[in-house]
Amino acid sequence: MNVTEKILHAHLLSGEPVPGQEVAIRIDQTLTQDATGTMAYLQFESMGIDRVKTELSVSYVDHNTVQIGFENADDHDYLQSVARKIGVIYSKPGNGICHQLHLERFGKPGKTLIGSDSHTPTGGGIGMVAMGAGGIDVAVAMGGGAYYIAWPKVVGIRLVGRLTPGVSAKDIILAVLRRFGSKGNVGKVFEYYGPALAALDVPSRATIANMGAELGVTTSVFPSDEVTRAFLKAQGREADWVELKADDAAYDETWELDLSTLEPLAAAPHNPGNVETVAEHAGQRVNQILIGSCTNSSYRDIKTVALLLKGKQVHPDVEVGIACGSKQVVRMLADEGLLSALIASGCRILENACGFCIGAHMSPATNAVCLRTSNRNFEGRSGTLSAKVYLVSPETAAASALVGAFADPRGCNVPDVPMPGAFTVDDGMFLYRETAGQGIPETPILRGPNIGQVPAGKPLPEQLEGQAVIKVGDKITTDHIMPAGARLKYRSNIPEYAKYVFEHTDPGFYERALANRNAGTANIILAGESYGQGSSREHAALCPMFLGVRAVIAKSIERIHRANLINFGIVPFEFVRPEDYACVAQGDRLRIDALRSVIAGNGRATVTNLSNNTTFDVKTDLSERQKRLLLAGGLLAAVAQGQA
Ligand code: MIC
Ligand code: SF4
Repeated sequence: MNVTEKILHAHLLSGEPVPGQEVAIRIDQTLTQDATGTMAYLQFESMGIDRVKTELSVSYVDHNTVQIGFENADDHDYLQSVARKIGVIYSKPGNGICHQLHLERFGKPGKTLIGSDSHTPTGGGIGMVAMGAGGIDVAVAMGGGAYYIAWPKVVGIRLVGRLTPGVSAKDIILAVLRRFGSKGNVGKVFEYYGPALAALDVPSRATIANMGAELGVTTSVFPSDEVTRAFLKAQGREADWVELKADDAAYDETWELDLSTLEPLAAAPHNPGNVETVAEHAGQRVNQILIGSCTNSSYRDIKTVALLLKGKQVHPDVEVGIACGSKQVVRMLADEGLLSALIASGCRILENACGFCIGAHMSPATNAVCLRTSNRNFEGRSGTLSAKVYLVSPETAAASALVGAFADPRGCNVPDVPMPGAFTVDDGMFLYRETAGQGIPETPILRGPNIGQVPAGKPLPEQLEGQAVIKVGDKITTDHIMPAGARLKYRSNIPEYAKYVFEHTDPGFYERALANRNAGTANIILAGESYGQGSSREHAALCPMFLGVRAVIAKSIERIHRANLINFGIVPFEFVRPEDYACVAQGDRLRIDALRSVIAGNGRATVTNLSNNTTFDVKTDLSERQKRLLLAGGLLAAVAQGQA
C-alpha cells in the first residue's frame, strides 16, 4: 500500500475500497475558517449537537480581518462564542492563516483532517490525509459523522535530483501543474515519493500539497519521515511523529520529475494551470508584488525574501507587500532583525492573514501586472478585473521586487535557509485549549445583525420544468459563481450575498433568477468543463439554491463543488454527449420528466428543450446516500426528515 491507502484503510468506516466507489471515512481533526465557518457552525447548531466529537477541531479567523463595518466583527464574535460553547479551539484574528498554523501546531502524520477550505490539503505536507470540504460536511464531521469521498486512484509523483539555488517548491508544483493541468484530475490523490524528498523540508512539501488544490485532486500526500520528525521536534511536538512510508510499487500511475532540470516558473493569467517560464517574461515591467498566502508564507519563505532584500531597496515603481503566515513567523523574523530589513527595503508589512490573496485588500491598479506567491490567479480575484496576476515563488518575487520587472532569481545568490532547530512556540492566540472537546455549555452565543440563518432546502419536484438561466463556458470557478473580496462580509447573510451570484460574469443573473424563482419557474445552470473549480465555498451552491436553482448541467463538475451542490439539493448533471452543450442556449425552457424516479434510479435522463423541440441526454452517478440527500432537498432537509 501507499501512504494514502494506509491512512484511508485505517479510517475506513464503510464502502468498498475500489477507485470511484463512495466510501465513508472517519475524521480525526477538522478546521474551519471564518468566511466559511459561520455557516458551518450555524449548520452544526441546527443539527442539535451540543459539542464536538472529533479528536481536535479548530476555528481559525484569517479571511475577513479587514473589518470595514460591523459585519466581520459580528462574525468573529459569533465564531468565538460558538467555539467556547461546543469545545472548539479558537484562533484569534492576527494569529495567522489557518493552513500555516495548523501545520505548525496541530497537524499529525497518519491522521485525517477535513477543513471548510480548499487548501486544507496543505496538511498532506506532514503526512496527513487532509481534504477540503463544504462547511456542512465539516459540521457533520464535528458532530462525529463520517466524510464521504470517492475512493481515489493514487498517482505517485517520484521526485529525483536536487533543486538548484533560486528554484524552490513553488516551481515544483508549477511543473506538476504544467504536466497535469488544472482540470481532469478529479478522484485522484497525488502522493510524492523518491530520493529528492530527503532535501525537501516540511514547509516546501506543504507548498506542493497546498497547490494540489489547483490540480483538482482530492488531496496530496507526503510520507512521514525523518524530515517530518525534525519539523515536529522543532515545533516541540516530536511525540506527534509516526513514520509512514509507501511499500514498493504501490501506485496506480507514476510520473517522475527531476528537480535538477527545473527553472523558475510562473502561472500566467488567469489560471494556475497556465504555466510559463520566468525567463520568457524577463524584463517585463511589474506594478505590484505580494508575498504570502497559505502557499508561501512560512519562516523559510519569508526569511529567504528578507535575506534577498536586506540592505537593498525595492524598485520605486513597484508596490511590494509581505504577509507572514503566522505569529510564529513574524516573531522569529522580528527577533532576528529581518522584519526590520524588510521594512527598511521599502516593503509594506501586511497582516498575517489571507488579505490580498482573497481580494480583501491590496487590489492593484487598472491593467496592473502583479506577481504573487499565492495559489490562484483567477480573473478578478485580486479585486481588479483588468489586472494580470502571475503566480511565482518567493525567490522570483524578491528578485523581481529589486528591479521592478520579472527577474530570474538564479542570478541573485539566493541563500539557503535551513530549518531552525527550534521554532518560537507561542500559542497565546489559541483560545479554549483547556476545554477543547468539552466546551462550556452555558456560554451565550453572540449573534449580531450580520448573523443570518441557513435557508431550508425543498424536496426535489416530480418533474423539473425551468429555464436555462445562464450558460457559461469552461473552468468556471467558485470565484466566478460567488465572488469574494468586497462581498465576503455577507457570508453569514444568504439573502444579501445571493445578490452577487455571477456578479462579474453576468450582472443580470440575480434579477433573472429571482424573477423565475418568484414566478415558480426553476432555474438551471448550463456549463462547460470543470465547473466549480477552486474554492470550497459552499455559498456557490447555497446562494444559487436560495435563488431557486435546481440543477446544473455541465460537461464536467469538480469534486468539492459537486458535493456542495448535492448537499444543497441541486442536481449535478453532466451531458452524456458533450457536443450537446452547443445545442442549448441561455433562456431555453427545459423539462425533465419523472425527475424523482431518475434520481432514485440510475441518474440518466432525457432533457426536452421546449424552446427548439430537441432532446439531449444527461447523467449523474450517485451513491444511495447522495440520492437520499437530493430527494430530500439537501443534507439539512435530510437530517430533519431522518434521511441522512
Ligand atoms: C480561497 O482561497 O478561495 C478561499 C477563500 O480560501 C476559499 C474558501 C472561501 O471561499 O471562503 C477556499 O479555498 O476554499
Ligand atoms: Fe486564505 Fe488565500 Fe489560502 Fe484561501 S488560498 S486560505 S484566501 S491564503
